[in-house]
Amino acid sequence: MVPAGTHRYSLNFKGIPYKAVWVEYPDIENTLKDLGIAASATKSDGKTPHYTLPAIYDPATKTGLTESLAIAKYLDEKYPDKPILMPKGTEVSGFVIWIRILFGKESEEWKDVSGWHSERWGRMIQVLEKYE
Ligand SMILES: N[C@@H](CCC(=O)N[C@@H](CS)C(=O)NCC(=O)O)C(=O)O
Repeated sequence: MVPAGTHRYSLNFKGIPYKAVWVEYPDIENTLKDLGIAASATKSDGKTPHYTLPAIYDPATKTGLTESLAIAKYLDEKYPDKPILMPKGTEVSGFVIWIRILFGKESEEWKDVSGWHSERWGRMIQVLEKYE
């Protein structure tokens, strides 16, 4: 299992062995192309392929993919005997984690979101921090 970039959270949580590879921005496109991983979107011109991290390549199934949510769904589907990342109906937890990563723990945005549902989301993310 080779996740390019620093997105190790899901794999640590599931307990799936992997090799992490640090990829600099200018190398993202070629690294993903070498692994046969398609672009996740197009750039603002609507035509040029946009390659993004995180990405994983699973040698067991020869599958490579990008997009955080797609990766989490793939891992749950292929490795259902490991802890499930996104129990049905809980996709919003991924969104909550992204808010904390994007804006930072000290940000007003995170303080707002972690207080949702009587601080339930903030407590859930705290419990999961040990897997980061
Ligand atoms: N929708 C993507 C967004 C990922 C994303 O924006 N990744 C950034 C790094 S954090 C990236 O790879 N940017 C490459 C670029 O803009 O050229 C996901 O959820 O995985």
